[in-house]
Amino acid sequence: MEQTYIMIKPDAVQRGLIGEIVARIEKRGLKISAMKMGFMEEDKAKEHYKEHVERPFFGALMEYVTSGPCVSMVVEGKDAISIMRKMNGATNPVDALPGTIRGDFAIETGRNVVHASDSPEAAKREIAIHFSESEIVDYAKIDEVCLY
Ligand code: RTP
Ligand code: MG
Repeated sequence: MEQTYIMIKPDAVQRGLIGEIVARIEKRGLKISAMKMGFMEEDKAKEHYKEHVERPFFGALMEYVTSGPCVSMVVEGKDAISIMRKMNGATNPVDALPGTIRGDFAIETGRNVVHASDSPEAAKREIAIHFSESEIVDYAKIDEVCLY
């Protein structure tokens, strides 16, 4: 089983899209193992997006992700990392296919609604930035439990 870090970005929270995005994740069959809402602290935002620190959009990106509360999740399941990347769609919503979250709800790269870890290494690193081990809930869903 894989775990991935998902963020519902501040623009999506402002637009009332939390339920829509969470519903898509649940309906796909992935398990939410941790979830919380809050403002992302600046140092955590910098650590999270440190691969982009030299990019011209880094300042704007920091402003964007700290501009309002976001929802952070650990999402778990078979191939959860690549499934969530595909569900989110391309970074630039112009290239995101209809049916993806960005393809359905976004028109700007700088307001692209969701984040998902892009590799197992990134998932491990990002989960550790945003969650303590005790915040990640270890449970089985009914469809994982053999009753007979
Ligand atoms: P994310 O990390 O947020 O899931 O997005 P991603 O993997 O699809 O894209 P990434 O290259 O990691 O970029 C991170 C976020 O930075 C903003 N961005 N702006 N103006 C630009 O050219 C530009 N490029 C990227 C986006 O908010 C993107 O999601
Ligand atoms: Mg990324």
